[in-house]
Amino acid sequence: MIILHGFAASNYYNLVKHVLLYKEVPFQENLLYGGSDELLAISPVGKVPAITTSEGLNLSESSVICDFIEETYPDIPLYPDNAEERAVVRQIMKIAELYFELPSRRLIRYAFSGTEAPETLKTEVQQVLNRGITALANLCQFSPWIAGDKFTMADIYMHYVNTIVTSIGSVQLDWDVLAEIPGMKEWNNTMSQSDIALNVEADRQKNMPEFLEKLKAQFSAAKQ
Ligand SMILES: N[C@@H](CCC(=O)N[C@@H](CS)C(=O)NCC(=O)O)C(=O)O
Repeated sequence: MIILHGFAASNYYNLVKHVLLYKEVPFQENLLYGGSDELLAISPVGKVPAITTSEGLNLSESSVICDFIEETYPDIPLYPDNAEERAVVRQIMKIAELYFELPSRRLIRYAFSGTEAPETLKTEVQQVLNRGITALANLCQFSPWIAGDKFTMADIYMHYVNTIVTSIGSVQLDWDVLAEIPGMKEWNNTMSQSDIALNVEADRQKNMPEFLEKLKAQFSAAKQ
């Protein structure tokens, strides 16, 4: 049985959880927050998500975990058989991470602490997001799924990346980023209505107050 370590307020954690639920892989959740010593023993950089496999191997990095789950539990596939189609799926995931998720994360501490980010930083983030918009507008098919007629890992990955891009865009940049990509908002709404996404979202909301308390403690410790 896989153990999934982390917390439900994390979009990275949730994308791995969605993959496990979609592929009907038995797993247990182990609540751990970033930076804890217990997590450092499992995850080399002390970040979530991490998993412990049924053989006892600890693994971190969400995209690496997604690939491991696919290879170990291939019965309900999330990557196409064809190498080129598979590469296109991974390309969408990589671009989502590098040009949507990571720049948005640079503003996350301002969003959570309710402060304004410096204009220079906002401009830098907007420039990277614009590259992501151009790339994703070119690559995403939405016919009906992101890489074409098959539901793939890229659908799950992009959906959870979008949660952060949407909230950072609206809180810090006054920018509806997803609206810049034709079809993205409609597809994202469809994604959020699946039973799995609704369950993951309910768990996220349940965990949010505790996560915010932890963050507050971190912010006040950093000030001292
Ligand atoms: N590249 C990592 C990023 C994971 C990540 O940033 N996780 C955040 C939570 S959403 C975390 O653990 N932050 C705690 C920290 O930075 O100490 C992945 O894909 O899994």
